[in-house]
Amino acid sequence: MELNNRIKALIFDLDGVLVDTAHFHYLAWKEICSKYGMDLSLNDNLRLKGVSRTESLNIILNINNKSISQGEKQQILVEKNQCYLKLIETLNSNDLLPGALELLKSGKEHGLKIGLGSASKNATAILERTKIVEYFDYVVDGNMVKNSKPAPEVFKLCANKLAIEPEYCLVFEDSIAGVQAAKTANMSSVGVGFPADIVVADKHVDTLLNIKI
Ligand code: B16
Ligand code: MG
Repeated sequence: MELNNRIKALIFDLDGVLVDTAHFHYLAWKEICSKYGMDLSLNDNLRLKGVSRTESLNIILNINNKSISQGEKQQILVEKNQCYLKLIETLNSNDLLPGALELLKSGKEHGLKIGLGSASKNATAILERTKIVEYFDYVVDGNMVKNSKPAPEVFKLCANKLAIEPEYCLVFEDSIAGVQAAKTANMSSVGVGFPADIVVADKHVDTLLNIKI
């Protein structure tokens, strides 16, 4: 894939685009589900991609027809994160997805601004652990926005901080919620590793390998 030469900024999603952590989110939720007598199929897990931890729990409760108190929700959210953090304890640069490092380097060499737009509250720690934090001109994570994807806030804030108009930003996303967020923010998008039957982004790639700037 070749980049349109109007593009001035690349904004990356984190989980499932740059780093292979999407699977660990799933495993952590599965553990929580089995503890609390709930189910989460691989198919339903697609709905959790890119959405915040709290919203993910709401979706799981909905799927399982369960309603619990705010206190119990908070408890589960803490437990899910503990479980996730345990699973990613040994995360390192080997967990970067194919082509991620090369594209970050190439973006920098070509003078493009590089931003992160992630729903994860653990994003900065993950960037540090995988040793890519230095490539980013600005990082927006789940601690900085009120409305998570599919709301456009995360990408709008990032573009604003990078001082690049949305129409010159290209978003790389692995989730439907994220692609919707990019569209609503008036940015073009590349869907990374989407199932073959889902066509939502402007362009699709299987991995970040072989993207020419
Ligand atoms: P945390 P992304 C998202 O990250 C994940 O795709 C999503 O599954 C997760 O629920 C969300 O981060 C919150 O993550 O629990 O670490 O705050 O894909 O937007 O980079
Ligand atoms: Mg993602």
